[in-house]
Amino acid sequence: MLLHGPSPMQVAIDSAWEFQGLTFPNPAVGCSVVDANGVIVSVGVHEKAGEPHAEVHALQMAYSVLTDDTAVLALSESSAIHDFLIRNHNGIFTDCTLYVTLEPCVHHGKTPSCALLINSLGIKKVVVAQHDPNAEAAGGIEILKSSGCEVTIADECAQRSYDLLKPFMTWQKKSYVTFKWAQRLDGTVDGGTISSHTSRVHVHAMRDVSDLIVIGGETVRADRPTLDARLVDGKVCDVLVYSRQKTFDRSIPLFNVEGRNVYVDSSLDRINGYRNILIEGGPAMFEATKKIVDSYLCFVAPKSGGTIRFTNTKDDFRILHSQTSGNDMLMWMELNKT
Ligand code: AOF
Ligand code: ZN
Repeated sequence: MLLHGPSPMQVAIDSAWEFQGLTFPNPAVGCSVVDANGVIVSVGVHEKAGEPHAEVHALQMAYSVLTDDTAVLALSESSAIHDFLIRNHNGIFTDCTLYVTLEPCVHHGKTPSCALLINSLGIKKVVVAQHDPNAEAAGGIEILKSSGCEVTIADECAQRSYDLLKPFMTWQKKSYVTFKWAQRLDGTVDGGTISSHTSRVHVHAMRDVSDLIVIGGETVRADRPTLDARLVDGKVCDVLVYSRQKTFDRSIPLFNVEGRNVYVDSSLDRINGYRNILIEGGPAMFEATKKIVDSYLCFVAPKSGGTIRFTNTKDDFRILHSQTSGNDMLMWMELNKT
């Protein structure tokens, strides 16, 4: 009996989710390269805006696997990888199929066009999960088809790839709001550091690409946070302290980070001026922000210990994606609207 693992598109989607929240203003995208026998040769993801697209990372790795030549792996610039593959491919990709969670881009943005690269490499089959909602980059499917490539849509992955692309689709029109919290197995959220180093690095990388962090006044007083991206040497963003009380001890580190605006407001209206917003909240903020949050990111540390619980007993979530993160579980969720 043959045992079947996840399909190449599912692998591409799961891999892309690992970078959800880290690619703004770009989408999180994944790509699997499959050989003539249906075996996954490589998987690539888009990790950060300005860096290579998922197809480029996947083809770079596939080249190295298929040729046993690791020199290509030393390249990090997207255009250098494109040039190398176009010059050296020697027809090795002709029988490969590409599974991409997003239509390959046509345009030359911060990086060159993926559709043109795929054409240049002579790839004959591409499976796509979602169309690119960005008019500037869209049209890759037509370009591929017009040069004889067979392009199919992975309908069976429609929901999961739609979930994956939702932040990017939202940014085309308005701001996207993520509510993040970390809790222990017993639901407690107080009493010092909860999640593992890996999870905290992940959150700092999210802060690095956020333009506004929102936090509740009580958390500011209790935790005295800095809310910067020091673990990834990232940029600082503005902070909105959501609080009715305006007086704060101004020696709390978040007020003293250079190059940021800090607002203390009793309303959340300020978020309308920003596009990628991260709420780092506790139970009170959860209740106060339900109407404006697009998705929830929860880190669960396998321990117990605090006294204040994150209790939202009346709410059901739908899990969009889950994975391990260091010693924690990480879950992306949406609130089930009742
Ligand atoms: C793809 N594969 O992995 C991603 C795509 O400035 P650039 O060159 O990075 O282009 C960004 C745009 O490309 C982005 O707005 C979206 O339309 C598309 N993203 N396309 O073929 C990828 N991340
Ligand atoms: Zn691309």
